[in-house]
Amino acid sequence: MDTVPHPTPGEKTEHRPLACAFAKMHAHTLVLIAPLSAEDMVVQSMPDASPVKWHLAHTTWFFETFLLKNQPDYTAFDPDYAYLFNSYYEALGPRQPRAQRGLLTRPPIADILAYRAHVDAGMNRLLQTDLTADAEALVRLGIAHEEQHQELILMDVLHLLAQSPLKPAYCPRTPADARGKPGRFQLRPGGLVDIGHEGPDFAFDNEAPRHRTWLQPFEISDRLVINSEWLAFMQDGGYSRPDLWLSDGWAQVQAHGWNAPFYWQKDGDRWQEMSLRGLQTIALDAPVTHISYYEAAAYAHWAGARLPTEAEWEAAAADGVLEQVDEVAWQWTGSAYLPYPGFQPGAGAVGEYNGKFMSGQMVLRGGSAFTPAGHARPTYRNFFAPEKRWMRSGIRLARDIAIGNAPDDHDAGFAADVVRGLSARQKSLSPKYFYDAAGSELFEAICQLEEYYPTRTETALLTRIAPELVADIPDNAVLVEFGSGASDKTRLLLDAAPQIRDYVPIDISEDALRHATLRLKAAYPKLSVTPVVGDFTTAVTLPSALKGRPLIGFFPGSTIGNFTHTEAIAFLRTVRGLLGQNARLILGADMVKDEATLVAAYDDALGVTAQFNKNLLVRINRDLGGNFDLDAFDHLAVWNPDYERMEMHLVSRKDQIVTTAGHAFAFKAGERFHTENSHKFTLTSLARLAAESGWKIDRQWISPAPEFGIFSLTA
Ligand code: SAH
Ligand code: AVI
Repeated sequence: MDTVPHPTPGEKTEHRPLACAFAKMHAHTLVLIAPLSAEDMVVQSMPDASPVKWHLAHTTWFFETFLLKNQPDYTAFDPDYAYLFNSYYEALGPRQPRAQRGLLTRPPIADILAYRAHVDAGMNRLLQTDLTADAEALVRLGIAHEEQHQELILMDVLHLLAQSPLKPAYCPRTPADARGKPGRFQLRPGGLVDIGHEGPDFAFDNEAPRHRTWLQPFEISDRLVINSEWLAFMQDGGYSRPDLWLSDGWAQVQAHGWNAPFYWQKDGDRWQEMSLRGLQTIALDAPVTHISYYEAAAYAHWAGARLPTEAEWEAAAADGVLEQVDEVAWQWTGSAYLPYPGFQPGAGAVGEYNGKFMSGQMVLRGGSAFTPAGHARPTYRNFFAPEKRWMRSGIRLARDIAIGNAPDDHDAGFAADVVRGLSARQKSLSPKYFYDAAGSELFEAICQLEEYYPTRTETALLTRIAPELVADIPDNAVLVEFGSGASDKTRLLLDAAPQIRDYVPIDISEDALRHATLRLKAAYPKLSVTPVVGDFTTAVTLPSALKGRPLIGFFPGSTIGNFTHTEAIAFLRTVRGLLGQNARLILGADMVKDEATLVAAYDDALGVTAQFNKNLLVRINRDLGGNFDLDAFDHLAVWNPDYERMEMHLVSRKDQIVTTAGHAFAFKAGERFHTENSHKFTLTSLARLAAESGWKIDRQWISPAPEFGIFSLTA
C-alpha cells in the first residue's frame, strides 16, 4: 500500500529498551495494515468491529492523551481528535458513538498517518528523557493497548472481508490454522494454588493481585477441541437440542439461526470456513475457532465435561501440562469476569481501562494466532460477552473427577490420618492401619516365614526363660497384653504361671482379638478373658472389676519398635500410669544386627511382607473409596542406620495421581510413601528408653544370634 510510510533504513537506531519496544510495536501496526486498501480501512462491518482507520487513530490518541498532552514541548495535532478517537473514557468527555465510527470518512487516512508521525515524534522526544515511574507505566500500558488493537485489527478485518460475496483473503500468505489431534485429559490434584500477577513485569491491573485459591481435583485437556469433534457434536444435533444449552444460549441459537461456528458455511456437503486466507475447506484436525461461550458450554455439556475455571486453567498452565496455550485461540473459561480479591483499578481516567467491564462477561485465557508475539502471559485475563463470536476463541475441556466417598463415621479417624499423611511433604501413615482382618492374617503368615526370625527367636527365648520370668508373679495377678494379635506367646506365660487368672488382651484388630479370645477360652477354661478393642496409644481403660489387683504388663513382638522414640516414651509412661504402683512390664525387643538379616526379614522371597505392606492400599481403596493401583507401587524395605530402624515404604513406579477420601494426591515417579518403622535396640538404647519413661530394667535375657531381648521392667 503506497500510503503507508515504512521506517526508512539508516534512521537513528534507538538503544533505550522502552523506546525500542515502543518503536517496534508501533512499526508492527503498519506491517499489519500493509495488505489493506484505503477502502478496507474505512468501513465498519458491525458495532463491535471498528474501522482500521479508527484503530490507527485511537491507539495514537491514547499516547497523546495519557502521555503527551501536558508536555511543554508538545502541541496537539488536532483538538477535534479528542472527540473522534476517544473510545470509552467517560472522564475524558463525550465521543463519537461507537456504532458510527465507520461514518468518519474525514479525516482521510493520510491525515491519520500524519497524526501517527506527529505523536511518534512526541513520544521519541519523551522517551529520550528520564521518565517518572508513573509515566513509564503509562508507556507500557500504551504499548500493550496498541498490541490489543493489533489483534482487534485482524479480528475486525476478518469480519469485514467475510461480509463480501468475494470472500477475499486479507493476506494469502497468512499461516494456515495449527493442526492438532484430539486432546487427552490430564489429572490435576488441585488444592491450594496461587494465581494472578505479581512482580515488576508488565501486566494489566485486572491480573492482580496474586492470591490464593482452592481447587478441587480436576482433569483438563492438554489440547483444544478440533473441527472433527465439533462436527460430531453438530451431527448429534448439537445446535438443535435445547437440553444441551444454557437458556440465554438457546435464545441466541433461535434468534440468529446458529447451526455452526461463526465463519463456517456449507458448500454442497462440505463445510468451508472464512479465514484471513480467504474461504478454506475445513481442516478436520485443526482446532475449532470463532465460537461463543454459549456454544463452548453446550459442546462441553454434550461431551460430558465442562469448561475449566480460570484458576484451573492458570494452575495447569503453570504446571506445564497444557499444549496450544497461546498460539491458536483464546480459550473460554467457565469463570465470570470479576475483580480478584483486593483488585484496585488505576487512578484517574486510565482506571477505566478494565475495571468497569467487570459484569456480564466471561474470561478467556491463553492467546491466539492473531495475538502479537510476546503480548500474552499465563496470568492474562481476556474477556468477552458470552454471545460474541468474532474474536478468535476456542475451547479446552475440563471435568470433575470422582474422589471417593465421604468416609462414614467409623472411618473418620482413618480418613483424617490418610488425608494428613498423604498431604505431607514426606507421605506417611501410622502402621497401626495395617491390621484389618486381612492385615492381621498376613502378619501371622509373616511370623511363619523363614526370613522373619523375630517370632521364632522370641518364642524360643520365652519358652526357655518362662519359669524365671514368672517366678515372682503374685497370686491373683492380671495379665494385660498390648497388641496381643493371635495371643500365641501369651500361652507360654499362662502355662508357666497358673496363678494368672485374668487376661486382658488389648488390640486394634477386632478380628484378631475375637479369634484369639475364642481359642484361648477353649484352651484355658479356667482363665477369664476380657478383650479390649482399641488403640493402645490413646488412653485405654481397664475393666473396673480388676481394680486393686496386681497387674502384669506384657508387650512382646518388638511392637515397641514400631513407635518413634517420642511415641515409645509416651506409651511407656501411659502404661506405667495404667498398671499403677509396683507395676511390672515384660517387654520383647528386637536387637540391632547385620543389615542383610534385617532386610531379608522385611523383604521375604515369597513376597508376603510386600503383600502386607500393600494391604494398606487395599484397605484405603475399600474403606475410603480410594483408587490406588497396586501394580503402580513397589514394596521397599531399607535399613536406616541413623535411626537404627528398618523402614517399609511403598514406592510409586510413575508420576500418578491417586484419589481417596474426597482428595487427590500426586505421586512423583520414585516418591516414597513411608508405611512403617521397626526400630531395633541395643542394651544402651533400651536402658535409656526405660529410664526416660520412668521404668527400670530389673532383669534382661538376650537370645543367641539373631539376637532378640526380653526385658523385665519395674516402675
Ligand atoms: N503380640 C503379637 C502380635 C504383634 S503384631 C506378637 O508378638 O506376635 C502387632 C499387634 O499390635 C497387631 O495385632 C496389631 O493389631 C496391634 N496393634 C498395632 N498398633 C496398635 C495400636 N495402636 N493399638 C492397639 N493395637 C495395635
Ligand atoms: C508388629 N511389628 C513388630 C512387626 C515388625 O517387625 O515391625 C510388623 C511387621 N512389619 C513387617 N513385618 C512385620
